[in-house]
Amino acid sequence: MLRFQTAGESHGQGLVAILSGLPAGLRVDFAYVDRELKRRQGGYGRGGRMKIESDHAQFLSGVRHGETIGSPITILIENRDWEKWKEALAVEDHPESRAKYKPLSPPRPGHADLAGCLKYNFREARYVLERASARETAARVALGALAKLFLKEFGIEVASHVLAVGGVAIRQPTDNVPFERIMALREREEIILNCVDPGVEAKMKEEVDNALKTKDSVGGIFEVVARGAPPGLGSCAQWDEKLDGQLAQAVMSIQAVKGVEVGTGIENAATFGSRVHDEIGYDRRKARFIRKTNRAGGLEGGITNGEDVVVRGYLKPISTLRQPLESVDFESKETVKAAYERSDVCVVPAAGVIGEAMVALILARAFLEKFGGDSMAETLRNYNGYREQVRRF
Ligand code: EPS
Repeated sequence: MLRFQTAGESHGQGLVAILSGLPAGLRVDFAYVDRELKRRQGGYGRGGRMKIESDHAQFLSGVRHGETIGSPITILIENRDWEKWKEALAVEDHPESRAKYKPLSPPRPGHADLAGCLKYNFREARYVLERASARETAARVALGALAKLFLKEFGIEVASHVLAVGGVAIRQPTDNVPFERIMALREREEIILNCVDPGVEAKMKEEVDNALKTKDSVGGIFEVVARGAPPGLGSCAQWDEKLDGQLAQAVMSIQAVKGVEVGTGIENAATFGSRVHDEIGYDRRKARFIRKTNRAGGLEGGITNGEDVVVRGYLKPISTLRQPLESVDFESKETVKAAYERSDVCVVPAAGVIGEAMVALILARAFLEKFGGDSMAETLRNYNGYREQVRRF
């Protein structure tokens, strides 16, 4: 079973990620993993921290001579900013570190600050934000890169693009953007807002500039598309085995995501069945069932149907505002302005990269559940047997 966890605080020594259940014999492209980390750091509207960090995945276990060996994989991503926080967030208790500690209060509306303080019984939010911060997602992206390398061996590719930033969206979010155009975004020198339409992207940039000017923040919508997944991943048998449910949970867990959509699920609710469901056809030459449309986002009944898997994440605007909203002082209970701390203004493209990682990890888990062997060779044999079964159906 593919399982993963992450650890680490935003300004601690580093982030650690553990992935177990990947078969032995997968070649690891280390440069690819670091490129994925770089993609997560990019985009117009990121804060000052991204100028400090240059994320690099150090493999501590599970990979030898460039290949997975079936044992748990541990990755360490060091925080360069730790140099400045060594005292303020020291692991051991001593008076100098206490003096340099940087409390964070009053709590910021929209952040984990208040709920976390009440939960852990902290009088200010420093420790809460340290873990709630989206810095954690660097660890997820490193693991997601491994999941992508695994999926690629079976012809499955995962990519993302940005559909909307604030009020600026590509024509209709229902537009089917060709997968090749989404993949091509990876080749761009600069990410900007990771939108396939340069004209719309320029307007998105203006939207971010407006937020910058008015000391505000802005959210948006990203779309993750996975091409090449075979029909039959996931299950309709139990609620927690449904792949759409698992993907929704995984994407919803990304910091600042407040809504997840599979295919065009949200607008489908406002129209009739005859305009929603993707009619079934058969391509004799390729010996496969096909659809002219993919409003279901490649998932029916919690099972992949062989079309592109399409998952969208809706991001709220980042909750740290340079012109803070009202909050409450913990001691006096008086109304005060919320705290400000260095932050990003727009993170939609980065969230898309994180969305890719989460989708890749969930797809890899479902793939291994169906075809998993302890080695890549065994997994490939299992997969090829199933492919033949589907081809001869
Ligand atoms: C982030 C690192 C953080 C934030 C951001 C994401 O760095 P710092 O707090 O030092 O500026 O920029 O985290 C948040 C948006 C948040 O709400 O905490 C990163 O590496 O992605």
